[in-house]
Amino acid sequence: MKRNIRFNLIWMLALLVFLGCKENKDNTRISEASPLSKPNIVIIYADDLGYGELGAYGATVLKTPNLDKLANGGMRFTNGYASSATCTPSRYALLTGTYPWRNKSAKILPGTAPLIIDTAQMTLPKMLKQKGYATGIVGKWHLGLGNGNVDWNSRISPGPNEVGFDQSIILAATQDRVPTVYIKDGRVENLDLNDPIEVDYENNFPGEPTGKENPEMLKMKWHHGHNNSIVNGIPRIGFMKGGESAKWVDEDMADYFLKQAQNYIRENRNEPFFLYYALQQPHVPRTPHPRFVGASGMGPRGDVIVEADWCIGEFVKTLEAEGLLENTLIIFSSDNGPVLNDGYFDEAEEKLGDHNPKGPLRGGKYSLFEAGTRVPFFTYWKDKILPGTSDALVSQLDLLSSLAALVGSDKVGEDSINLLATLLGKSDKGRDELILEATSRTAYRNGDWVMIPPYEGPKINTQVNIELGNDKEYQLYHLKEDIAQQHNLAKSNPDKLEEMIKAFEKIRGTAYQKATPLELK
Ligand code: NG6
Ligand code: CA
Repeated sequence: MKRNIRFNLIWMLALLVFLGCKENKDNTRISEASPLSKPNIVIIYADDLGYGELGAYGATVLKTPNLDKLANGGMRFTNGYASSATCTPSRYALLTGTYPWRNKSAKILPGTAPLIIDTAQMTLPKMLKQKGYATGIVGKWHLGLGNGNVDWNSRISPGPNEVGFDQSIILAATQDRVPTVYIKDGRVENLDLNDPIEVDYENNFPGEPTGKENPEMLKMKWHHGHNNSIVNGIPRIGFMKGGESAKWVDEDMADYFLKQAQNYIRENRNEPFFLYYALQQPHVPRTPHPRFVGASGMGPRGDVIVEADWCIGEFVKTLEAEGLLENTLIIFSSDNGPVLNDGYFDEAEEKLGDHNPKGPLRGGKYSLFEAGTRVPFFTYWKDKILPGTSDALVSQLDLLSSLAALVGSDKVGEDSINLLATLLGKSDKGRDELILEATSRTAYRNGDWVMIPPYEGPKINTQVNIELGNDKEYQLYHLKEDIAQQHNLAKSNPDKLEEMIKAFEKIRGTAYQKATPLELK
């Protein structure tokens, strides 16, 4: 009798597995019954990489063979978006599946800002962890740490480990902001407690040199902002004292994070893992390792893109060597569009030559025009995703709900749409509509149309030399016919404009008109 029950149970289990697999074929759902069917998931996220920066997206002068191999061997999206034209809000959207304008703290953060993700909130790593994944982040964080008033010399919490990551090795904010140290699972690496770290974004510490007062100490000169504490000859945003032994060497950062990412996949190779590999390139300060100096002929900005491309090549080699490539879904994108001069004299403009970081788009980082948020976006899964190009409208917001569907979780993000079939190249259906954000101002895309409401403020940020999208008039563009946003159709197509405003306000409300654009300082 007992044997019979066990026998029946085994058959029932087998049937469940079979049904699960069948669903897999029809619906691109992977069965939950077998942990082996859960692919590893890696999100590689560049910082300030533009739409036209990769060979696979039309770049010809700058060479990115490793990224091109993935982009051309997977599903390459031509209408893939970051939620925002700056880093913190885009990262917030990526991890929470929630529009960042719903959270008033989701703006470019100083290194001392508290964590802006509520620890009770659903996140991508939390969802995957609940489904049995090991979860890790390596690289740039920039979502705040602690509850305000962080003591950098003891465990820093809450942070990535409190919102779903089992392991974290991060830089707190940006490469140009203090504290310039790596933080591993909440503790500053290589810290000597006899030389404690202090950080302040308002006042300098008495006697400490600054970029403003000590230009003789600088190996990289500041153009705007970036004239506070000096670390490694580079003036930064914010003041920092102490922590000498813990300070990173900028030129080694790419190698450091690569090694951490490689170690992570080696250590977790026997269970399904999620790795969020957040590159620091090509954000300022651009500090290629000496191996890459001169590699692009475009100065440091091009060189660090070549360096990032090399890192991804090495990373993929490691996946291959560990026998993991076939079972790993790789998603690549960037947190916002490109900028040349973002505050340092590093010849990004002077040496650009014929390279066009924004491709055919208008604007750039900080902009409501397309180049602010439309970025390289591709998925790669060896033998599972067939090579192709998709024009479907997809946002990084959608990764939470889509990956939940992949691993059989019912978790969804507030603004995240399950586009799994599209991301895996099995459907060409994208979202219908999307709110775009740039430094607190929002615009609305629907189908091939985009509408930018009137905003106060300068048309161009002259420091970074980027058109921001501000105008006293409504702007309406048909992107399929006018990808460069040269023909404002607001006046000639009032019906469409009206329809777009209505649909936009239905999601956004009307408070957007009061959004004060952020000052870069
Ligand atoms: C700006 C910085 C810029 C960069 C940006 C954040 C100045 C003048 N400019 O305020 O250099 O750090 O913030 O970039 O300080 S992001 O990609 O992380 O959003
Ligand atoms: Ca960025």
